[in-house]
Amino acid sequence: MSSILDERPALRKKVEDVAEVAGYLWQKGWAERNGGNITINITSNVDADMRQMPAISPVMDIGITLPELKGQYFYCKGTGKRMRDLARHPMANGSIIRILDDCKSYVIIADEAVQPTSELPSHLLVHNWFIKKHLPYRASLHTHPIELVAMSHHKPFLGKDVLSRLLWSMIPETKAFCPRGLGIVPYKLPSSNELAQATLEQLADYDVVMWEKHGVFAVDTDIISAFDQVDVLNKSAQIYVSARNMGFEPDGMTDEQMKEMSVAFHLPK
Ligand code: 2HA
Ligand code: ZN
Repeated sequence: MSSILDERPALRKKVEDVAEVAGYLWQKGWAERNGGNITINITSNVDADMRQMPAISPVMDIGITLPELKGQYFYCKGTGKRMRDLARHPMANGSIIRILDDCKSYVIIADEAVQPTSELPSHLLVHNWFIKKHLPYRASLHTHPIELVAMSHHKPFLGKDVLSRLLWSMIPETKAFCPRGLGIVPYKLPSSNELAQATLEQLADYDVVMWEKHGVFAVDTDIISAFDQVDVLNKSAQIYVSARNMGFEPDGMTDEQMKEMSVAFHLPK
């Protein structure tokens, strides 16, 4: 079967990066059943032929108006689809959509009429904000990293920047590779507008946001980088858990060591 990715190596690479990350999410145990979502803005890879491609779905409402997304294109994981399947067959478990000129509806253009993720409105709200704020970010990822979610079940960890500081202090590189730390959103119903709005507010200060007792939402320029930020944070969480399992509270790096890192790597906080 022909694919929109045929003869479009740059677009193919972007979708293959999503498939690569989907495989990691499954292997790490962060993507049970259909858990997690990925959307990437692929508009920079859209050519004239793609703009002419007919819709293969009815016009569908987003539910909100997103003025910055007029004529933008996204690859989205399909609703109910599994990351482990997307890893092998990205175009059968996700699809490419075009946002219509009314900025509140979309159509699917390729390869198959796979309905996008149930979290599409919240993901698109975030993509709309990237463009409005002239941010270079084009990827968003939601996943269920085991140790980080476990830590979110402990109230004392949920104060502002408590977890950021703890996780940064487990390995020096964590702060270098996740310099804005981990934002916190108190528990809210999955897929709700309240969750989307609270996430957007946290993204003003953080690239990775914890959804209490649920998972994380991460953003970056591309999907590999978004994954890497979650991966380094969860690695630090694993080190913390390992130390606790060995029966002691880990010391963590000292404030002085943290400061030295921040200066050496020109980190913001
Ligand atoms: O779409 O993880 O929170 C699957 C989810 C929603
Ligand atoms: Zn989830």
